[in-house]
Amino acid sequence: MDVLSDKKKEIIMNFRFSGELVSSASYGNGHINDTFLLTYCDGGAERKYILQRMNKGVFQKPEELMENIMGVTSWLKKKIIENGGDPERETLNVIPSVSGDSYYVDKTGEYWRAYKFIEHATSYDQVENREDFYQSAVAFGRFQQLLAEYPADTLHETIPNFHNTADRYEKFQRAVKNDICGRVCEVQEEIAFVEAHSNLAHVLQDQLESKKLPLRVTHNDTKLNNIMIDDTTHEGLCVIDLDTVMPGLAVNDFGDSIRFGASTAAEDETDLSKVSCDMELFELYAKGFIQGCDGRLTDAELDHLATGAIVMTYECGMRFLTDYLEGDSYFKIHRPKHNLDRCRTQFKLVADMSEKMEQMRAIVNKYR
Ligand code: ADP
Ligand code: GN1
Ligand code: MG
Repeated sequence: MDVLSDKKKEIIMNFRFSGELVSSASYGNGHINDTFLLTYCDGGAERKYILQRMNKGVFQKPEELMENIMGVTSWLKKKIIENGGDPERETLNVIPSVSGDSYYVDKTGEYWRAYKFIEHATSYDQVENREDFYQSAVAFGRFQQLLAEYPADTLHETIPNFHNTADRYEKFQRAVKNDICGRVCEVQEEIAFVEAHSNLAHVLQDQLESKKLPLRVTHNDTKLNNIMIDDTTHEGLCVIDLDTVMPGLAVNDFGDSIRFGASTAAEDETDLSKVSCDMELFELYAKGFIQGCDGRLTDAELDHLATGAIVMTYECGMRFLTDYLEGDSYFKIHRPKHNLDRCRTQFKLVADMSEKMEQMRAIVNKYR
């Protein structure tokens, strides 16, 4: 069912869009929210907007999430203006509801929000041009820098324990024990993989707890398709998907980008022989991220960038497997066993990365 066509009138009437609606369509490849592209005609000019139904199952307090987004985007806007940039394109711009709120709750209790559509820029699901990947790294690094002084204590934790890998591991073990869908018997190999690598569940959490790694304001979902690359300049124009901006680890932001963008195949590739971690892409990203962070990464953080890559990949594979065991209720799936396919690519990457750890560390050392 097209959720938008059903409620379209009510929802669009409640946002301050300009002009007449010309078309609406599902948009993007995110795993969490329902995203639509709306095209309007305003006195002859075309205007585009992104409309999203926020995932209430994943984000249980959408009001708090939007408070974070308003705070972070206003902060970024100021910084962008100070730096002579374009605040209309370099950060998300929330379109207010008719009553002036940052979101609208429809009659059935669903939460909606809208953004200006960022024109002449693309979010990629896989690296098409290696230089773009480098540019995305600079932009994600710079994003962290721009938020370095943001008052972290005003940010709500939109998903508690989001990148607490030790907690994810416990949740995984519970899912195996409960086996609510009777799928445990078919994923013995994947379960054994998680267990064999369980040291990865603790390594960064231990560093955080012993304060060897600093807590910073981080993005926490630094997939390549969460950045808009300018079609003309090919620079990393705008970091999007700000739902998980929270205190976190810089090495996890680095690692999640490697997990997704430095893979030689798509996240859901079924031919595992195509999946590996590309060391050239790793190097481009390491160089760009370290530059973007502009000298602020500590020695301990630089020492753990490669660890961030393997831990984020392990964690994500475990999350896909947990969701598969629990009946695919978290990540959107587009075919049966989609989460299991995703889990398998992640574990293939973990196995590959574990053989390349020394190489990855040596690459990081070239740029520190
Ligand atoms: P999800 O949490 O489901 O991943 P995102 O906020 O990342 O949702 O949005 C999904 C996709 O929609 C993005 O990958 C991007 O392609 C597109 N998108 C989101 N916001 C904008 C925007 N302001 N301008 C252009 N495209 C956008
Ligand atoms: C989700 O929202 P999206 O598609 O950008 C997920 C990330 C995972 C990613 C795996 C809020 O990201 O944590 O790493 O899928 N986001 C949330 O592709 O859980
Ligand atoms: Mg996204």
